[in-house]
Amino acid sequence: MQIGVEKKRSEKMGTIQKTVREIKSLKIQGASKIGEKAVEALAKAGSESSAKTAEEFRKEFLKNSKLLFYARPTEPALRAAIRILRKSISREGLSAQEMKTILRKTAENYEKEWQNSLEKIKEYGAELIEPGSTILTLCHSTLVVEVLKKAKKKIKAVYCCETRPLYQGRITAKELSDAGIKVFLIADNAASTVLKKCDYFFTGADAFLADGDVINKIGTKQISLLCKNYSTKHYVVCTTNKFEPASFFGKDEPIEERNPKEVWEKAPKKIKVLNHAFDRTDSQLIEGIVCELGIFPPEALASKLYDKLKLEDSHEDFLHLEK
Ligand code: RUB
Repeated sequence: MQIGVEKKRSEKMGTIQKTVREIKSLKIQGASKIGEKAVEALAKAGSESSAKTAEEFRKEFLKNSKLLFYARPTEPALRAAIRILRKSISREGLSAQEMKTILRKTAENYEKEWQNSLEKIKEYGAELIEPGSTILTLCHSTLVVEVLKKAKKKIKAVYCCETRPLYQGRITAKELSDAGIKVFLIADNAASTVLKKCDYFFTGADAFLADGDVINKIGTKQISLLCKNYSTKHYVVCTTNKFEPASFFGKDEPIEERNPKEVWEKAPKKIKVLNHAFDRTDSQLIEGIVCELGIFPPEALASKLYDKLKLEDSHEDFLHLEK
C-alpha cells in the first residue's frame, strides 16, 4: 500500500523534483552517478520546457539547477557539471529552442567525456595492482568497482566494509561478486582485523581539495590512518572534476550531515545522534590519486589542476551558482 502511494507520488513529480529526491535519499548515490543523473535531468527538463523566450528558459534552468546544486552539499563534481551546462547556454542571442538543443548536446558530451575518463582510469588503476593482491574497500564508488573489475585476474579477494548506516558496501560486494571476484563483506569495525592481509585500500572521492586532502565516505580516514600501520597502500580513484577550485581561495568544503534517524531511528531523546556523511583524509596518508590524467601524489595533482584551470582571474565564478 505504502509502496503504491510512493510510486504514484513519484510518477506525478517532475523530472527535477524526482531526481533531487532520489539524490537526497541516496537512491542515486556516489559522486559520479549524482553528477550524471543531474545532467540528464536538466537536459530532460529543458527539452520538456514550454518556455517561449530565452529569458524564461534561462530563469527556469537556473531554478532547476539550484535545486540540484544544493541537493547534496559535499559534491564538487555535481556543481562542476551544472556549471558546464549553464555556461553552454550563456551566449547572448540564443533562442529558447536553440538552448534546448545545446543543453541536450552538452549533456551527451558530458556523458561521453565521463566514459572516456573512466576508460583511462580503469587502465591506470588496473595496471598498478600487483598480481595476487588482496584489497580493502569502503562504501560504493563506481570508479573503484570498475577498476577492480578490470583488474579481476590479478585480485585474490576484496574485503568490503559494509558502510553503516546505509550499507553502500553491500552494493560494492554484490557488483564485484557478480563480476566473479571473491568477496568478503565485513562490519566496518573489522577493518583492522583484515587489514594485515590487504595490499591496498581503494576508495573513491567526493571532493579533492587544494592541499591534496580527499573527502570521501565517513570511515575512510580512520582506515587510511590504520593503513600506515600495516603498510597497506591507500589509493583514491577519482575523476578530476571532483577537484574543488574554490578550496584554493580558502573556501572550506562542507561535510554533509544527514538525518540522525539513519543511524538510530528511535534513539532516546536525551541522546544526540550524529550522522556525518563524509570525512577528510590527509594528503600525507594517500599513496596516490588515480585519475584520467594518470596516477599522482595528491599535492602534485592539486597543483597540476590549479595550473590547468588557470584560476587566478575567475575564481569568484566557482563560489556561487548565481553569478
Ligand atoms: C559515496 C562515496 C563514494 C564517492 C565516489 O557516498 O563516498 O566513494 O562518492 O563515488 P554516498 P564514485 O553513498 O553517500 O553518495 O566513484 O561513484 O564517483
